[in-house]
Amino acid sequence: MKEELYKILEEAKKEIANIRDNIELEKMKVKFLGKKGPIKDVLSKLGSISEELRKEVGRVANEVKEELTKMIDEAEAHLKKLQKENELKKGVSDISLPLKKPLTGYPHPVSLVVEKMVNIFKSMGYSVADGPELEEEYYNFDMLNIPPHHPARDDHDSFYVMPGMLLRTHTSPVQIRTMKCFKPPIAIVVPGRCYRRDATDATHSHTFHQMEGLVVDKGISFADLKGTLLLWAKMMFGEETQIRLRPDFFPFTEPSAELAVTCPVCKGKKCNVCKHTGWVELMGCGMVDPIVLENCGIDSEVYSGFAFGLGIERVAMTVYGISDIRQFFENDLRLLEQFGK
Ligand code: FA5
Repeated sequence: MKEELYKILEEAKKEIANIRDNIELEKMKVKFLGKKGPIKDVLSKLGSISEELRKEVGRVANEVKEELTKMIDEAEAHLKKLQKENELKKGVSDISLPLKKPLTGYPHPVSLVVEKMVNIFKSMGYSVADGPELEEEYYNFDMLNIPPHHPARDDHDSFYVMPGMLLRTHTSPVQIRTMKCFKPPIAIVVPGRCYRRDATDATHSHTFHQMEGLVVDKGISFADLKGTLLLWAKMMFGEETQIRLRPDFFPFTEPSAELAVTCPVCKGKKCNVCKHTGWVELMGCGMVDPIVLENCGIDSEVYSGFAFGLGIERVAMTVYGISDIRQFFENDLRLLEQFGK
């Protein structure tokens, strides 16, 4: 009986080597392991042999059954693999494979700051204005009360493309374009790219972003400027934020001020970001110089206004703890991925 069982195994091994598909494999499974199969047949005769032999034959029968089951399982897996390979060759998709995660973009920290600031000012009733990046000297300097040879032009080392035309050095020319086109009341913010021939270092780049603000109406005072920027600072950095205004100079505002906010990182307790002062200087601002209003055809006896302008990268560096402005322009996905929404 033992020999009979080993013969069955040998026969099955030969058959399995020629199996070509699942139907043949299923037939073979039934043939060897089914109720009417040769193993069952041998086992049915166990009652007619001695107890000692019965144990031995039973053990061999189990071994053969296990070996057969293993062979059939392996053949099944092999056939499945072949089938998949064939389907792939034919271009059939394997819908059981896990999906490859699609690459998605991330909002740039500069865009996030612009979006937040625009939303804050929109909630106060401001509109968003736009202007060309390739600008006329007339709008970038002359109309802003910065005549040729004025020392303020030295702060705006510029990229000229031809006489009278340059890449704008700030977003302030959009003040002029807006005031020349629209009558007061005016309340706008202008996010946009600017260019200066500054030597690149950790805080300066030849290309950067500013956001300009301009309000012109009857009876606008410095108190409106202060109240607006305090509200902005609280909405931008948190309710506890305070502002500090110190005298400054810009040819297009009079009086002019430099605005600082209590450090958004240490909340004024002094840290590396605020260079242990508790304050971060963020923008230039002031009352629109009457000369500028008049340049745009607005009666400065009737109307007054305030304006402000800040560097977006400066705000983003403070808020997100980025120490080098160059990181914004390197397109390093490791930085950008951190801003996934
Ligand atoms: C101006 O450009 C004024 N137009 C701002 C203004 C508007 C004042 C309206 C009053 C009324 P200033 O040159 O300081 O100001 O630039 C403003 C901000 O732009 C700076 O504080 C800085 O954050 C950013 N900035 C200027 N140059 C660069 C640069 N090369 N790289 C990165 N940021 C810069």
